[in-house]
Amino acid sequence: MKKRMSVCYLFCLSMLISAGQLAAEGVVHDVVVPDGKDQFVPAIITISAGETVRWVNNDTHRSSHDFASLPGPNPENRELKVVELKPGEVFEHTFERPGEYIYFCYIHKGMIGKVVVK
Ligand SMILES: [Cu+2]
Repeated sequence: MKKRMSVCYLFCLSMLISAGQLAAEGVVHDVVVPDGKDQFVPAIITISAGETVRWVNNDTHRSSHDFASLPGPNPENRELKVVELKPGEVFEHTFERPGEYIYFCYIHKGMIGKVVVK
């Protein structure tokens, strides 16, 4: 009886772990900073709630791009805090709440992007 319980426990545990891995392997959308350009490409990206945006800095001409999202009606709802993205670095963020998230680079004026979460 004890052995059967532990087999069941292991089975349930393995199911939980594989479910977690499935969630972690969710949809990822890339936004790239091209080499030598102060741009997020694509500038506007539309995703579904629960999906992830991955920013990739391919710009080797700048030291970094530091970006953050604008605060919403409530400043505490700011989705992205300041993120420093050095050349070659990658940053991922999963958006759980629908909405429009405008973000910008502190260093390069006009370097702006938007994530639309449906
Ligand atoms: Cu920048």
